[in-house]
Amino acid sequence: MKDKKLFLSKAQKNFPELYYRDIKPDVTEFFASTGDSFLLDLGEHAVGHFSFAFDNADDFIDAPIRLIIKFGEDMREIEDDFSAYEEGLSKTWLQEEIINLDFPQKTTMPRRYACRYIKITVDKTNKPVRLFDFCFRASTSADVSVLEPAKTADALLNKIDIVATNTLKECMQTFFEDGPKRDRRLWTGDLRLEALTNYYTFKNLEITKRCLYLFAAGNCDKLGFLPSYVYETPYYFSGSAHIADYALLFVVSVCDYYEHTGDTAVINDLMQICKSQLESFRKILDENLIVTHQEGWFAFIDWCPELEKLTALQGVYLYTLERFSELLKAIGDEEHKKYSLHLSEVRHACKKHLYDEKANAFINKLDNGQFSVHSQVWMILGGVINGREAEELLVSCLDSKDAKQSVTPYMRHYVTEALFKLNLKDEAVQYLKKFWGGMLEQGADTFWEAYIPENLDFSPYDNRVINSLCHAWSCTPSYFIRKYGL
Ligand code: RAM
Repeated sequence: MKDKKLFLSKAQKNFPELYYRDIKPDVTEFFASTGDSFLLDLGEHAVGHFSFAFDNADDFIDAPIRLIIKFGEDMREIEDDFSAYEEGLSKTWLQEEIINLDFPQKTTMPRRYACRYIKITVDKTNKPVRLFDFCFRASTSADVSVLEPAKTADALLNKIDIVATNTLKECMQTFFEDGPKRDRRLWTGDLRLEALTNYYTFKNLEITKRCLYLFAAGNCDKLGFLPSYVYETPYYFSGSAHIADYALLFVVSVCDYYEHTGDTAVINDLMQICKSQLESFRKILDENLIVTHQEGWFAFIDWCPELEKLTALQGVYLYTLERFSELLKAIGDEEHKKYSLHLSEVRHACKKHLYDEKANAFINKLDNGQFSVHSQVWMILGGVINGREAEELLVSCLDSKDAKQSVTPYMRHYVTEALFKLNLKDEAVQYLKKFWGGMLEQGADTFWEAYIPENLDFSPYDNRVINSLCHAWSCTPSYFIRKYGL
């Protein structure tokens, strides 16, 4: 309890400054009667508050007017019929309002929106009206003045970089949001990728520190795992999901933070929690050192339908162990020996129990014989196989029609990381261009939560209208482009 309070007060001390900017859309005024509608284009994706004014056109309005105002991250969202949306995730995420205004006035809408387009329909007015003075007050905690352009000579990578940094900027508010349209909360998996990209772009260390402390203050579940998400508005609340891979990625985020800052004060504060996450994971290994299935939403990995996840999850554990033992070594903690010994034991166990020698791939009965990119990538990132053997496996599974493929830019980040790890730089660049460049071809101003080139209607939630089109975990091309000087 004492620690939680301390962590929350440290999170509060690192509350980032928000920068505001007024964006004027392309239309300056519109005369309307009942049933008329018009579209405003901000010319860019923005997160913030919308205001406008209306007045009588000639005669006094006589009765209140009713407007329907719809906000879309892209034009498809504007054109989609929201009334056809059936609940999966709550339809209240869909950005559409009906407002009644009594008298000619200037109005600032109270809720925050994420959009590029705004469609206004005059549902009812007794007399014609003039709508004008449209303004969108955009906010972000990313200081764009510190952002240097990427030094790439490749035109497509340059465009990808601009959209990727834009995606990150939009998600940087008073903490790292996963998506400014939805879910508007701090998730560990997203935090890790946002923080990583932020080190190479906006370099806002406060927000990263804040987010680490917000998680550290969360309530662990009965297995000992941190919450996978937390809320901070209007007050702090610890989320009820405790996904094992996300708990591990909290530890990785702490390692990343040290690598980029050398700040031992934060590491000392968070050390016990990191150790406890790894100890908790260790307790759910079986006698062969392989993770056992747990009830509930236990592993995430990707939104790929019907994905079997145990092998990939085991890879996340290895990846975390490696990073954590390196951190301990760097700060002179002798326990690093214990962790690296365990790491090599688990790697051996994975090769023995999760690898199929005949298929030359990580296919096993724990994952019901399923062949997935996810298992191969995480076993490679976990260091179970290396060199030629790993290269051949990775390249072939990315081409294979029989393998389950990634569906989110989140998982594709780790695919790209595996390609770089194996020094397959050309393949990594092609991969980036194919998936993030593919979204650009579809007109993306910011990168999306989910994207399958052959199925643009794909949604993890059964209906693409609820998808977030500016999603934190999609911002990492800027990390790769800048880190590897592409
Ligand atoms: C969704 C969000 C979020 C992600 C979780 C696992 O609700 O897209 O970004 O981290 O899933």
